[in-house]
Amino acid sequence: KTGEMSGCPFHGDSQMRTLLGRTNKDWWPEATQLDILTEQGKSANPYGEDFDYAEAFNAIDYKALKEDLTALMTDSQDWWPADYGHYGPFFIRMAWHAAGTYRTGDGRGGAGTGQQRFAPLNSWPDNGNLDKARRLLWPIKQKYGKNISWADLFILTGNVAIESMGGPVFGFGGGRKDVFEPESVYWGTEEQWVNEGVATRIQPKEGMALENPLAAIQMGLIYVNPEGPGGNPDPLESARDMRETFARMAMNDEETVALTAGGHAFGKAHGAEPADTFGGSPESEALELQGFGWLNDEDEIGKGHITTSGIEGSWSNNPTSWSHDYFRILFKYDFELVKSPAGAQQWTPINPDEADMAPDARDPSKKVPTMMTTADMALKMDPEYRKISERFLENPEQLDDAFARAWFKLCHRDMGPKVRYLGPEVPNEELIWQDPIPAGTVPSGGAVSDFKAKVLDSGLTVSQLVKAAWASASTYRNSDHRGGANGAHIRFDAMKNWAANDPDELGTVLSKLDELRGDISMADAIVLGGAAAVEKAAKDAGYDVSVKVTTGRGDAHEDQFDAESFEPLEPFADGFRNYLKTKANVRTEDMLIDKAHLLGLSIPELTVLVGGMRALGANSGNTSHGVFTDRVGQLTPDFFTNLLDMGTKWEIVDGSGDEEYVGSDRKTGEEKYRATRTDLIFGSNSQLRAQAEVYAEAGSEEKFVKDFVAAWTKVMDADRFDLS
Ligand code: HEB
Repeated sequence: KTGEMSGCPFHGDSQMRTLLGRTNKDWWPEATQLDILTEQGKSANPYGEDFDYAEAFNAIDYKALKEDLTALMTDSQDWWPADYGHYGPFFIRMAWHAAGTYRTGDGRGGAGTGQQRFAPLNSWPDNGNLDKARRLLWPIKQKYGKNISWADLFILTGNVAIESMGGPVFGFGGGRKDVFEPESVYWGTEEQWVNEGVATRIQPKEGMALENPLAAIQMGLIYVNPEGPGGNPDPLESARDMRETFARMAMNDEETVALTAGGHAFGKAHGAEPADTFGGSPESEALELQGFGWLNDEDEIGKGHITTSGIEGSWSNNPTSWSHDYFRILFKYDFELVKSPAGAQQWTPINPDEADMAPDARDPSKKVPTMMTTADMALKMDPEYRKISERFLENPEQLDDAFARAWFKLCHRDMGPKVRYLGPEVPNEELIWQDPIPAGTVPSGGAVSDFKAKVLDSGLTVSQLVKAAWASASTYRNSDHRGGANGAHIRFDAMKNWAANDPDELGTVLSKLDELRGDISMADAIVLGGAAAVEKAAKDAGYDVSVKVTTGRGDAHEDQFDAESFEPLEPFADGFRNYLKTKANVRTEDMLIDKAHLLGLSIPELTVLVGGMRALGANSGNTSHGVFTDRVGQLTPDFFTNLLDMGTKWEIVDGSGDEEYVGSDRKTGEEKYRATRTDLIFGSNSQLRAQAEVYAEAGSEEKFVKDFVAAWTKVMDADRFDLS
């Protein structure tokens, strides 16, 4: 049961699987699990902590690499021969499926870390046979080694493939650093794959909408089922699914049409044999297959009889060069529904001219019919898509431009600001989805200390200043590197007015900071205000600390801010501020863990931040939940000492939907504190309790202050990619 209330994240079977949905262990219980070796903070990254990928990438002979990739395109291997003697289309699909897992909802997925190498993605039905594409690339990966990550190589290879077939490209930015373990991403709760007959996630007739943050309509798909929703070959319903799922990738109708039509100018679908003639997915296959899955019969492979999706045929009459024949054929003919040799539903042109037929993938002297999937038919049948398709048909140069730009966005959407891009092919043009921020200036030390003194003197409270800085910086997402304090986006109404931010109070703080800041950017002023407040709070608790602020942040202009694209950054829950917008199916404390993960925090950092924020009175709505102290505004570990005090007995507040708790004196019964799930998890969960104990131990006050300042600074600087 998934997807009932769109908008709320992570609806699903919350009791069992919380944020993860099904894990690799659930899918492949037999597979060797390595997790025990990454316990206790041991890294799986063989390059080590000090490896600087940017430096390695910049040292590469980029031209030689691209030449090698170009040569690879037509270097057909007997173990997996190239259709039409050209691997280009196959590599485009590899790159698109690497990038296409991205979703705006939580910024997770995407090409950024080379996840296609690992389960579950390496074994998703929709990624069928892409194990072969990656293996074809291995000699080049091997040759260039640490200087090119797999993650960059997937995308660059897609680009070179398009170029080598005469297609338009807009640019390439490197900088995707590989990881060496599967990332825990919530892909859904279904226990079956798309091809095992489960219901689709979008069923509007039953009032269901696609569950957030998921972007595919079934488990194991990148976006939609090519045969139509749940295998039903209805182009209009397919259009509905496409519109919804592509929007989750931040693609509008025009981008969706351009990407699909442009992509399907190339290559073919594979359904030459019934689906039961090939083996299991890579993760499930026998040891001797060495990571290969979906094995087709070797004799049949030689003949070009390959099965991947089950659909058979190419879209265009010249599948290895860029052309506008996709739309020409789509509109020239009527299409009828037929079945592929593997039994898949697909559409074929009625009475095609010989010139509009395609070459056979292995024998260019043979002509075979072209096809369209139900999803392709949507581009003609859906009235909105059709308008765009007809415009592209009549103005092919518009398709060229739209495809090149949408492809670039698809492949770079999860990379964050442009300063993270590397290499000689980064386009100069500033693109709104990159959340551009003008370069900032570094104010003098005098101006900074002056400003901080004025702020503390202005009547603004520690709590207000801390809340404003947190509201700004905590928008950062380590998943797609968006958000953060740089740019001061928080001052734009669309973000300022998020309920979590207490808009009126935040508005007052921001105006005051603006009034006092002089030449200091607003983005820096917000962070400096927070630093001044934390220093004061520490001092009032008896500790002289200085909170390091690296100034130089810039302020985005209003026209550099796409309000709609920032919507997914609004917190549904922010446990650091004890904020919960709407109760999700996932437990509120688990939303805190999710937020900490998006901020890139460790367990100790998460712990010390929550405890410190409570002491500083930084709750949204200025509630008293978790504020277990009578000296609010001082940076003390009181949250932990009082939480762990056996003198307090906790009970659930009836009617609070399990969200509120009351703590009373165990002897007198007198009420002492109120708390949320997010507070009490630090006493209830054994691992978090172990952390809480450290900060509640006698003599830990100073450690607490230092650790808080370090974690705080980490959050403030999380988006400072402009610093080398
Ligand atoms: Fe695609 C292929 C579906 C989108 C590009 N596709 C393909 C296939 C299918 C599809 C079924 C076949 C596979 C096999 O092999 O069998 N798509 C689809 C859908 C969609 C899409 C449903 C949504 C609507 N594509 C797309 C995009 C792109 C693409 C966006 C890019 C841009 N594809 C592609 C290519 C290919 C494909 C290039 C071919 C491959 C080869 O040849 O190998």
